[in-house]
Amino acid sequence: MSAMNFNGNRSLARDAQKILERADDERIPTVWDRLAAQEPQCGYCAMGLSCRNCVMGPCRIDPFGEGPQKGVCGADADTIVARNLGRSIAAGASAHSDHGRDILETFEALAEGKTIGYRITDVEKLHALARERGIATVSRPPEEIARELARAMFEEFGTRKQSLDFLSRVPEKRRALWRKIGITPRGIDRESVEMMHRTHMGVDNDYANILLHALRTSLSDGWGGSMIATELSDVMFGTPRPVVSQVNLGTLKPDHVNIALHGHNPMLSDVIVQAAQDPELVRLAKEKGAAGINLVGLCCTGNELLMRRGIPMAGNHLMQELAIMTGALEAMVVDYQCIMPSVTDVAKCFHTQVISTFDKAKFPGAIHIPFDPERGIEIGKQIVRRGIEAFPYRNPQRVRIPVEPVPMMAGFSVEAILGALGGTPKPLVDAIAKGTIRGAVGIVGCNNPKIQQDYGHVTLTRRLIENDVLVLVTGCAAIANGKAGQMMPEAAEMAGPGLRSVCQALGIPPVLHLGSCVDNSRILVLAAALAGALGVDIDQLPLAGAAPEWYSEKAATIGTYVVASGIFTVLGVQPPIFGSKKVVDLLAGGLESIVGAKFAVEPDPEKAALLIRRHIESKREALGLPRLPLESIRGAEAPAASTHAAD
Ligand code: BF8
Ligand code: SF4
Repeated sequence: MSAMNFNGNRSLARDAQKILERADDERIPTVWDRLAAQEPQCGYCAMGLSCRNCVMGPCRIDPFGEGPQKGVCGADADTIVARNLGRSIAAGASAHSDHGRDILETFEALAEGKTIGYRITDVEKLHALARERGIATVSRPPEEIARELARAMFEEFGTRKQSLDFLSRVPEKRRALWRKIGITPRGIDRESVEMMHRTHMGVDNDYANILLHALRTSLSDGWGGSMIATELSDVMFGTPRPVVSQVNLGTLKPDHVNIALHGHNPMLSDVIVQAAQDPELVRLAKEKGAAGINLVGLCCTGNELLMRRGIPMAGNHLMQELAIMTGALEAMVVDYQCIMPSVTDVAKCFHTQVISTFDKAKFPGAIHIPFDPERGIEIGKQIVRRGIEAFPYRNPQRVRIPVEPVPMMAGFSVEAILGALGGTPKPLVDAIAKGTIRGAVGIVGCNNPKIQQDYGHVTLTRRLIENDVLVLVTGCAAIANGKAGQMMPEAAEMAGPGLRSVCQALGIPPVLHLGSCVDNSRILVLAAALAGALGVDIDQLPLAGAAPEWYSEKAATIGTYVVASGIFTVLGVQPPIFGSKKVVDLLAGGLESIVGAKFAVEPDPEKAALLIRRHIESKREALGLPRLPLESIRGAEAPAASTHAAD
């Protein structure tokens, strides 16, 4: 396997290692086995050189120059690679933005008084969002404001406009740059639809023109669909504030009915949390012999519940099959995105019920209980009841909960971060200016079985905090760091002296949990706030992004909007673009002179940390801030052994 640092272990985390022993003993296939069965994976596809955009094809370009260099239509490697990447970015943007639209529809239904189990929790944020759009707030009931806000936000998706409303948050210099190069996002759906149009046979054949539109498409997600999802989730379910909970498979309780909430959208899972407190259901669980009902999260639905409700987190992307294999899970409730179709296969080996909840995401082998915001709480109760009724079918001999849970702090919304700083970004700006904190890095994205699970996230994070770089995490990267014990205030001990002193003064961890993957929009907002405080553009700041273990099209989109917003980004898994030198040169080189930032690909997190630290110091120098000599940032760091804190 071409994997990074496996050392015989598919995961860095103890809980996964233990359950994988069971999988091997009982011959229950997992994602790792299926990856092995797929190898060698198709080299044309891995390089982005295959095209099936029409039925004159499928076509492929020979990377060695011996076979065909053109598809049947005449498209060359550059066009094909750029088109494929563009379509992936449109798919990722569509996933996040459709999630945003679903939240918006529920928000509108709430404003119209049609829902049960939802309320406007953060009225202050509702007012702030309304004011941003010039919607009057004085002496108006929240529902009336919400209706008008919902209408304004629906306009963002498809109607004819020149730019998205949230662009008012972008520094003027960056907005001017986007205007100049023609990538101002106009409508959330529009940019993705236009990408599908451009990549149809015989439309846009200029690789650079396609890639510029890919930037625009990604911006329609970051500053559009994802930002709507984040902000409205805050209004409805509460803006996150720091909270301590627990993480890993040890959050499952041997004597409780365990229900895992998996996917991305908090709309249903939030009412399930309410339903699980229903005295009648708690009584039913006890009648069935359980001590109570225990909810745990997985993936980004888990992040949403962790940061707002303190619900413990069972694990990240590669833990979904393994959670079922504890034998202690009565139900896995799924909404959408990142849910492996294999979960229903694994569930067949145990008593676990997989319950799908969105009509747009059905799973053969699952029970389908469709979500309806107008009956939210009632459906939540129905689902919890299903889980309780499965409890008597659990085989106690088969239960294996392999570890104790680890504490983890979550809930650092931008509001919470600014709150901790006393209401303004100035203390953070000052700490960066002085060099106490060298800079900040967003580490985001998935697990991918091509990399030892969590190794990329945990190692890169550790190296950065050791060197006084503040780390902001979301998605599965956050969960990896939680499992490794890097997300409690005590973890400040692991940080360099400058970052440690700041964290200890504020009582915060050196690695801040900003939420789920749509909440990468919070990182954009924070970056814009820092740029505003310094009066510069985002690309001038000592910031970077990284997706060490990314797998999904959504992650490709996130990386792209982060770069288009002016932040250097390092990918740990090679994207399928290496079939075109021109595409690689543009994304990892030329883009810097266009948007002030570019991509790098570096699978080794030790080396990625060096790349990022050098980048941060060079940005510091350009701003006239004290910097470390670049020569001092060599590959001299200790080997990875010290980072393996997961067990
Ligand atoms: O949206 S980090 S594996 S769960 S895609 Fe998926 Fe990746 Fe996890 Fe969250 Ni994001
Ligand atoms: Fe082949 Fe061109 Fe059709 Fe792609 S669009 S499948 S390269 S003919």
